[in-house]
Amino acid sequence: MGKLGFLGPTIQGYGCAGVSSVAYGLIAREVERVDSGYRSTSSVQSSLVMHPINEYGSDAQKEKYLPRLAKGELIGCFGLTEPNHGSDPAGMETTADQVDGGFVLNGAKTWISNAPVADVFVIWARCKWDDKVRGFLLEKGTKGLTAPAIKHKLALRCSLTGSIFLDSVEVGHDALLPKAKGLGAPFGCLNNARYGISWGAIGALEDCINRTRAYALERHQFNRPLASFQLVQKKLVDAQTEAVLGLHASLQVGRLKDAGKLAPEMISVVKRNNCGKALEHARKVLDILGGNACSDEYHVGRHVANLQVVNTYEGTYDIHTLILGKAMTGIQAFAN
Ligand code: TGC
Ligand code: FAD
Repeated sequence: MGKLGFLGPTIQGYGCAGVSSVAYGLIAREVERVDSGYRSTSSVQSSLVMHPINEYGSDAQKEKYLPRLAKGELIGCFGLTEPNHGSDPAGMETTADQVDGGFVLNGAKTWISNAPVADVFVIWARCKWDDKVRGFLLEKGTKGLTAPAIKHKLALRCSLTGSIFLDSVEVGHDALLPKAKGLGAPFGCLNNARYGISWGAIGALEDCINRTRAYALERHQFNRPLASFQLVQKKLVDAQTEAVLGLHASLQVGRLKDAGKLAPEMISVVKRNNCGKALEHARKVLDILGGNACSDEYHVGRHVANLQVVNTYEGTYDIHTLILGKAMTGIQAFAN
C-alpha cells in the first residue's frame, strides 16, 4: 500500500500522494472489496494516525513520522476506546499528568486496530492539569507501554486488533500533539475515517453482489439457473440499488469535502446509511449461496461478519442515529 501511495493519500508533501477526498474514497472502496480488515488497517494509518500528526502535530513530528508512515515503514494505531468507554469517549479514564521533562500516562485502551504491530501510538488522554483531552505520540518499546493482541476474533480476521496498557509511561514534551485540545481533536480524525468507511462498506457489498450474481447464473435448481427466479433477482436488485445510491451519496459528500463545504452530519448520514445497508444486503444475498454460504471459499459470509464490525466501529449505527437526531431536533438523546 505504501508503494502504491495509498497511505495518507490526501496529505500534501511528506512523500504522500496528495490526491482528493474522492480519490481517497475510491481507494477505500477497492481495498474493502477485498476485505474490510485491509481497509481497516489502511484507514487507521491514513485517517487516524497520519491525519492527526499532519493536522495537530509540530513540524518536527511531521518530519519524523509522516514520510515513514506514508511508505508503510512504520505502522500506527489510534487509541480512543477504553474498556469502560466506547460510545462515550468523553468519560475516558486514561490520564496524562505533567512531570519533570514531560508527561506520565496511565490507563488502558481496548479494541485498537493495528495496536499489536504498531510502531507509533496516537493516545488520547484526559490531562490532569486542566481536565482537557489531548493527543500524545508514543513509540513502541517505551517503558510501561504494552499492546497484546485480542485473539480469536470472529470478524476482521486479517486486521490485527489489541489492547493497550499504559503503566506510568513517561514521555518527553515532544510527544504532545500541540494543536490538539479537547474532544473535537479525536472527533476531527473520526470524520475522515468515517467518510472512508462509507465508501469501503459499499465496496464490500459490491463484492458480495458480484459473487452471488455469478453463483446464481451458474447454479441450477428445478432445471433452471437460480438467477431466473424472481425472488433471487429481487435480492440482487435491492442490493445493487442500495450500493449505487450509497456510492453516489458518498461521492457527493467527498466532492463537498474537497470544496470545503462539509458538515460532520453529512458524514454521519453516509457512515450510518452505507454501513447499515451494506450489512443488511450482504446478509440477504448470502442466502443465494444456500449451504455454501457456510463455506469461506465463497467469501460472502466473511464480508457479512466483517460488516457487522464496520457497522459498529467509528460510532455504532445507533450512535449516528442519535448524532443526526440531535442535529435535526436540537435535543441530545445520548444521556440524561
Ligand atoms: P460533544 O459534546 O457532542 O462534542 C465534544 C466536542 O467535540 C466536537 N465535535 C466534533 N468536532 C469535529 N467533528 C465532529 N464530528 C464532532 N463531534 C463533536 C464538539 O463541537 C465539541 O467541541 P467543543 O469545542 O465544544 O468541546 O461530545 P459528546 O461527548 O456528547 O459526544 C457524543 C458522541 C456520541 C457523538 C461521541 O462521543 C461519539 O461520536 N461517540 C462514538 C465514539 C466513536 O466513534 N469511537 C470511535 C473510536 S475509533 C474507531 O472505532 C476506529 S475503528 C477503525 C478501523 O479499524 O477502521
Ligand atoms: P458500547 O458503547 O458499550 O455500546 C454497546 C451497544 O449499546 C451498542 O449497540 C450501542 O449503539 C448502544 N448504545 C451505547 N450508548 C447508547 C445510547 N446513548 N443510546 C442508545 N444506544 C446506545 N476503537 C479505537 O479507539 N481505535 C480503534 O482502532 C478501534 N478499532 C476497532 C476494531 C474492532 C475490530 C472493533 C470491534 C472495535 C474497534 N474500536 C476501536 C472500538 C469501537 O469504536 C467501539 O467498539 C465502538 O465505538 C462501540 O463501543 P463499545 O464496543 O464500547 O460499545
